Amino acid sequence: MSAARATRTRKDPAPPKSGKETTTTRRSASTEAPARQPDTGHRTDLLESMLRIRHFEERCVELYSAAKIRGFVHLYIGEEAVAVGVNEALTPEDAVVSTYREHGHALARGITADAVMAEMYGRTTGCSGGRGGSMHLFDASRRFYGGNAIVAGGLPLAAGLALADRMRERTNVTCCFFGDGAFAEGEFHETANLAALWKLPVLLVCENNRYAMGTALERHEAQTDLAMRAASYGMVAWAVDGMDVEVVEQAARRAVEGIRAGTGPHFLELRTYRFRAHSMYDPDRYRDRTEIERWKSRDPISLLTDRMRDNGELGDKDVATIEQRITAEIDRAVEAAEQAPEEPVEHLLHHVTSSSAEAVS
Ligand SMILES: Cc1ncc(C[n+]2csc(CCOP(=O)(O)OP(=O)(O)O)c2C)c(N)n1
Ligand SMILES: [Mg+2]
Repeated sequence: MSAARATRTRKDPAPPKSGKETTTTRRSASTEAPARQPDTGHRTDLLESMLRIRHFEERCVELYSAAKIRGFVHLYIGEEAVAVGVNEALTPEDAVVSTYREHGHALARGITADAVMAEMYGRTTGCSGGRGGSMHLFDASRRFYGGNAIVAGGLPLAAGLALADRMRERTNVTCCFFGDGAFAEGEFHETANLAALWKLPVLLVCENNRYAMGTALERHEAQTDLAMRAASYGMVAWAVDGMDVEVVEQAARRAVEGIRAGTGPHFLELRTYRFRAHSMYDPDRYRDRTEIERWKSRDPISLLTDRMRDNGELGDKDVATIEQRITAEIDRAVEAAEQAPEEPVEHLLHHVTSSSAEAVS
């Protein structure tokens, strides 16, 4: 990386301009795969998946304001291309470890809007039985291992899952999402070191949205080229335009292919942006409005929609049809969550220890 590049990264938080990867560090050419030519059907699926996340969360905002959903809620709006693009590279046997900003990861993984919405409501029909809420979505049947409120806390779990898969001679990959804020935590560095040393099959996906709560990356990190820092551990790492779902998918496919080929962990720095505040409680006074507008001009949903329109792959009616379908799906999820029961108080000690459930019931 040149000094000029470092200076630009520090001073200019502008979104990537091209729809291409912004490669900073690629240590191995052997992971290169031929570019995939997505068809219209595939692009439509990507669009639908991103729209589902966007509409789901916009509904959550309304429900939160109506005090139907309570507690901490961290929205993913603006970052949808990351969850959707990366998920395309994974199989159902692969594992996913996420953060507290995980509604998008869960929905992209195929956990139903019903199960996620019921969890937001704290109902027994939720994917964590109503005990987790927004920050602790979980579904072991889909190998979706949280939802984790601790910054960088998922990273050692991901290394452990990957090690377990390898010891069982499974060829699965464990994908771990985390934010730029994780670089300030020892757990990131401990995990990166061991994963590289033991060549663990882990895909490390850093969602670099430039802020950790109200603190901009350049205010807490001396070196802001995160891909370069990850590469220093001896793993393949590069930066990617996180606003373009197709670019994300291609990068993730290439990384997963390298991991399955046995070349050890891969790191993707996905340059993205959250359009909303850190959480529902955050007044968001630390970001310049023009900065937010600049990133919104590369909204991942508009980016894909415009591309498909330009290619003649999508008409206004098509978008309306998809949106109607998603709205109906979310309406049903809200309705079901409203009707679903809360856990009875007699179950208070269930799942607390392995024997308490029998002892209490
Ligand atoms: C170990 C730990 N320290 C502090 C916090 C408080 N905290 C919650 S979110 C957050 C910011 C994390 O930012 P980042 O990793 O960039 O993720 P983003 O919220 O941007 O998706 C902090 C510091 C925490 N949850 N865990
Ligand atoms: Mg961040």
